Amino acid sequence: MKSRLSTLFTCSLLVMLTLIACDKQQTSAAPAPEVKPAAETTELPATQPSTASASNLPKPDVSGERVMQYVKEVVAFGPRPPGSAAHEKLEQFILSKLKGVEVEQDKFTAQTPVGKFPINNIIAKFPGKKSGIIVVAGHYDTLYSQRKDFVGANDAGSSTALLLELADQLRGKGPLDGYSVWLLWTDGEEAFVNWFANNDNDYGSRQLAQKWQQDGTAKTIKAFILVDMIGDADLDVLKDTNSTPWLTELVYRAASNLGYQSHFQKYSTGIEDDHLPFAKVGIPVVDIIDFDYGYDNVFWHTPQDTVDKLSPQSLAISTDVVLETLRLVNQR
Ligand code: 1BN
Ligand code: ZN
Repeated sequence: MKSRLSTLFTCSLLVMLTLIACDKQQTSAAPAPEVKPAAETTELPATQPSTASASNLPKPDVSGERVMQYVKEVVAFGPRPPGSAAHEKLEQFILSKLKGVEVEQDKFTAQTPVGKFPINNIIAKFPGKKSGIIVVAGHYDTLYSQRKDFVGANDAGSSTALLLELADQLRGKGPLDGYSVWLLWTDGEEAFVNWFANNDNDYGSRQLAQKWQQDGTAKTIKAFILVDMIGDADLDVLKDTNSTPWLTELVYRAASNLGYQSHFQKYSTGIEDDHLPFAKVGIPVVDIIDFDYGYDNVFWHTPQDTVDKLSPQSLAISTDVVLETLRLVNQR
């Protein structure tokens, strides 16, 4: 009897401790500000990872070291705000990596709160056999700052580098079996004075979304996948409520297929970024962004945004998830 009672007591204690532990885990996993439960989306069944695919899309097993090397080369130009010599050098660097690829440059002059600036969206086009386009985008300009020591390794060296790696992966394969893939280096994403006032943001993407709406391109775009700040060594991608739910689910399924789901947050929050102008013209969009860069995002837009805060693993995970998402959009 005595031992029965003590077994019962031990079991109850164990159940209580487990419940406390679960509760703790959930509490610490939730980001503090403006967090609400994920938008209701249907659970997606698991799919076979991409090794089962016979398509000529690149396999999601890129070298993070190679992407990191690109980040270092980009950062070596120094601060890269629109209108700067370093920005021009980076444009030439990107173009030099796109030899033999169809490239469009969407150049215009933006009126900003601090005057006129040249803006140049760069688009590399990889044709596919299926009619329709998937755009993978990321900005390459850095914060308009007078500081000479702001080099923007994560923001936006990481997105610039990820796209350069994708160009290497897609080049020279002949037409892709699925949709065409367009790589888009957006310009003028950063504010000149204040992101939240006077439309002082997303200069390049606002102009291009308008253009694509007017010339009919917008209707042919099946998915617009944006990457931003995806090199953080402590990779923690947020679930954005401004993104299109089915495409967000596809990104999460891609991460899960590759075993990277722990880097993709369960809880969602709204983010304003280069994807919004494209969403406004009816294109399905998703923003893959880690907006928790250092404790409480302390490295964001500071001189501490340097390559030592990034990791080849995070760059590889982000690039692979994009490649797997391309495959899933093609299967849809
Ligand atoms: C992301 C990186 N953004 C700018 N650099 C967009 C953004 C602006 C995200 C303000 C949140 C707040
Ligand atoms: Zn920024």
